[in-house]
Formats: sequence, structure tokens, C-alpha cells
Amino acid sequence: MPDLSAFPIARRWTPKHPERLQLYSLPTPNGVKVSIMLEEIGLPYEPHRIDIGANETWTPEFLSLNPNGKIPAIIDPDGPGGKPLGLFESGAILVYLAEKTGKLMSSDAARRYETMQWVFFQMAAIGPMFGQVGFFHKFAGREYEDKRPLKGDVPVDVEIGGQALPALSL
Ligand SMILES: N[C@@H](CCC(=O)N[C@@H](CS)C(=O)NCC(=O)O)C(=O)O
Repeated sequence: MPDLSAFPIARRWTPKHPERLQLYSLPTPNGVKVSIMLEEIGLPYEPHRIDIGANETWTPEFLSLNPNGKIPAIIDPDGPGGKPLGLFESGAILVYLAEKTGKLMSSDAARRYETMQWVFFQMAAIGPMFGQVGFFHKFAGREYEDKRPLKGDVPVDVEIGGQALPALSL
């Protein structure tokens, strides 16, 4: 039976099946990427529901696994060399699972990089943009005041190279 006691997160979210991959997540767009992959590759896992609405990702136990305070994160009790491995960032987890199981990523180098480019595109481009749209339009937008002047509303003092320019109307 693997010993996960070195991971503080396992003290707050106690594993019932420590021999299975431990998934710390919630069904959000980033969270489901990992659970969908786990279902697709058929790797047994134990999910732990992390309530981001209650700021559970910012507890010391969660931060010990992901200092960035975000789901998803995993502990694989059977990591490289048979040792437990903790991992965060959905893209890193997807690549790890693909390499661990030899599924959903080709062993052919060109095909592998083709897959990686789409993973990086999702992670670095479209994912964060959609995330911001969702955050500001659907969830917390009204809590943030946009202090920028509206076009034509407010004259703005501009200084370039220490020299004051006449007020501009944007
Ligand atoms: N780049 C990260 C983003 C993860 C992320 O943004 N997770 C959100 C939910 S989708 C979260 O945990 N938010 C909680 C918070 O920021 O308090 C990844 O892909 O894993």
C-alpha cells in the first residue's frame, strides 16, 4: 500500500484508495480536462472535490501540492521509479498521463509535436482568454471597477521623456 503521508494534502482529503491516482479537482473547464483524460485512458483514480467557491485551493494543505492555488492537481502513487509524484497544471498532467500510459499521444516524433502544439495552444492562448471572459462576464465582473476612461470622456495628461504634453482627449 503506497504511503502518501508525506503529502500534507492527503491529511485534509484522506485517500480511501491510496493505491489509485489521487485527483484534486472540480468540474470546471480546467478541471474536466484531467478527469476526461482519466476516463478515456481507463486509469483508476480517486477524485477529491475541491470547493473553489470556499477558497479550498488556498488552504495550506492544497497549496503544499500547488503553490499557485488552482485545481486540477494530482498525486500519482505510482510515479516515475515507482515513487509517488505530485503534479499541477492541467497541461503538464495531460502530457504526464499520456507518457505514463502510452495513450492519446503518438510515439512518432512528428505526430507527438503536433499534439503538443495543440496542448500548448489550448494552455497558453485560447484557455486563458476564455477563462478571463468567463470570470469577468459570468462570475466576478461586477466586483471589479474598470477605472480606465471611456473613449472621449476624460482628458488625459500625458508626459513623454519628462515633458508634459497638452491634455489629450482619447
Ligand atoms: N493553468 C492552470 C489553470 C487552472 C485554473 O485556472 N483553475 C481554476 C478553476 S478552472 C481554479 O482553481 N481557480 C480557483 C482560484 O483561482 O481560486 C491549469 O491549466 O491547470
